[in-house]
Amino acid sequence: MIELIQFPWSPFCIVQRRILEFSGTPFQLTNLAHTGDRSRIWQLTKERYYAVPLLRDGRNVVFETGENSQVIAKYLDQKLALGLFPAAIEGEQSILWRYIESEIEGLTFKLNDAHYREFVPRADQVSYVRHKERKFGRGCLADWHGQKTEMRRQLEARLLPFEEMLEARPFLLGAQPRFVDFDLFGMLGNFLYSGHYRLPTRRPQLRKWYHRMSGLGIDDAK
Ligand SMILES: N[C@@H](CCC(=O)N[C@@H](CS)C(=O)NCC(=O)O)C(=O)O
Repeated sequence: MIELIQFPWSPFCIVQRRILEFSGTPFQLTNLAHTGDRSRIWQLTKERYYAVPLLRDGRNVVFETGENSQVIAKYLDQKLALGLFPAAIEGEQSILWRYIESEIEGLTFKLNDAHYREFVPRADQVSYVRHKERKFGRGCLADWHGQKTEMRRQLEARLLPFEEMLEARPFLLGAQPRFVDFDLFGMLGNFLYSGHYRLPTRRPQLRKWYHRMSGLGIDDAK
């Protein structure tokens, strides 16, 4: 059976989890017990990778090879025949997923991390804070908490192009859900994870789309 190794709040993990749920294939979800302990991933990848998500499918161990690769999603798409990456829209998708994973994710993860004490186990919080501060500077988590109102305003503005796309069609690129729908869903799932936020009321199409994406199965998408 396919195994997805994850943290439940991680945006990139939510993307793959929703794709697996959408596909209807049985899969096993494994949460890493400690945010700082990547030894299982390090071992499974023969010391080549330590991040999540990681996918294990029998002897195949699948992980991202670069900032903008979509190795896991493309593996699942091929194996499970999901139609998420049609060649005819690869160009549009590859531009969109860069925007989603930088402009959107760059705000959503900070907004969620501002509440890290509520979802990171207490014993793990020191390594979580250290990991964030090594990358973003001392006091970053408290800063993000203080910047919440401004970041939510920016997020609403950066979501406008998606609202406009969804005014014209049920999914971002047409009548069927494609990879970018799952990608945006993952970033927004991370934003909503702490329970402190709602999607902006001024993005009504996006709110309806998010609700639809939450329970979508492959048979609904045909
Ligand atoms: N582009 C990668 C990014 C994965 C990523 O950044 N994962 C984070 C968790 S959300 C991680 O494990 N980072 C390394 C670390 O925390 O040490 C993907 O799509 O999978």
